[in-house]
Amino acid sequence: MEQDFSKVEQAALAALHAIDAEAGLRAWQAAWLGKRSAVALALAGLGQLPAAERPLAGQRANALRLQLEQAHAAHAAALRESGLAASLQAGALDVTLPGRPAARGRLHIATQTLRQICAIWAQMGFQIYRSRDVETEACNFELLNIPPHHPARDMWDTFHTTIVETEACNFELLNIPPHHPARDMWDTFHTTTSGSLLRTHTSPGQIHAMREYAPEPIRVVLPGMCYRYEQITPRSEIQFNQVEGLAVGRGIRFTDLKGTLTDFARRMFGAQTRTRFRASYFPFTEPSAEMDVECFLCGGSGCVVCKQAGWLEILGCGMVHPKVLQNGGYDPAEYTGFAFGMGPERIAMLKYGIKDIRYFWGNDLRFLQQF
Ligand code: FA5
Repeated sequence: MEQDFSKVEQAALAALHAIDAEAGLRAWQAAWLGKRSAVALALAGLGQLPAAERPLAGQRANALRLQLEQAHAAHAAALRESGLAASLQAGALDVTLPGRPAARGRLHIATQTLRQICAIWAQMGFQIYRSRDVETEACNFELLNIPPHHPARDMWDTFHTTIVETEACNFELLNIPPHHPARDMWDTFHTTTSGSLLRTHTSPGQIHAMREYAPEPIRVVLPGMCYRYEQITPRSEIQFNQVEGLAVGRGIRFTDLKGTLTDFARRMFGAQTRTRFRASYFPFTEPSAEMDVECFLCGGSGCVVCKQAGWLEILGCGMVHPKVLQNGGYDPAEYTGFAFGMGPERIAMLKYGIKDIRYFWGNDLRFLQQF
């Protein structure tokens, strides 16, 4: 009998170790541990044996069944493990490989400079005032002391927007009559003002700010896009940012203008920066000036950036013209004020040595990624 059990044991283990896929294990289990297996039949036939042999035969059959069950479990575990290793190998997943960095966005150099300028003015107690891009002829010109046919209008070549798009073309002729529910799909900017234009400078915002706050004293900066119908050159675009500044109150003098703008220049370009003011002309300020900063590249000794002058022009400024104060709602006998306007792109060009303003809106990533 012992011989029979040994043969079964050897045959079963040999068959088990020959299996290399999990599917083979189920067939093996049915053959060697199932109802009709040799071990099961031996256990079932114990009653036929002489009484003296039964205990030993029972023990041996049970021990063999246990041994085969354990061998089956161990082989199944080994197959699972080697299968995982193989699939890892096949996938060639190298978890130590560094990941591909996601491309990060950044603020445009014009926006960075605009924000830096506004942050400095905010530190100096100036409030940001948002003013519209589409302006009336009155605010852009007349109320700033530039009547029709005034020669100074030539300074600002203008995009007039008398017809942006007609209601008819935008809606009716496209089969969207008034009160049709589909109109809700397109939230519309209506430009009812006839004679509207794209602002040529941020100065019309002075009128809006003054009319909102008069007769309270104000200190505001007005950042935003301006548009001019002019030749595009390395220094001039048809669309560019400006930051306007306006301070109105009692007893504001030209020395306040000079001190405040010089303080700004030092915060922007460095504590040692020197400034100078040259007489200029703007219809909405009297007296008017332009401010230069000492060239921060050559320290005033002359270089290509400052064209050997040692100085760089960064803004126009002046004392608010009495007529403009009046148009804003302030009594010029009681109030005075100063105003200025600067171009962030031109300042960025000076600061970073950018030779051509057209790079700003050319969307060339090689340019934009430098900042
Ligand atoms: C004006 O626009 C005045 N409104 C500024 C002002 C405000 C004076 C308040 C007095 C009181 P000007 O046209 O010079 O001035 O423009 C001001 C700045 O805008 C310039 O110094 C320049 O930096 C920028 N700028 C003007 N035209 C362009 C252009 N085509 N492209 C890029 N920047 C421009």
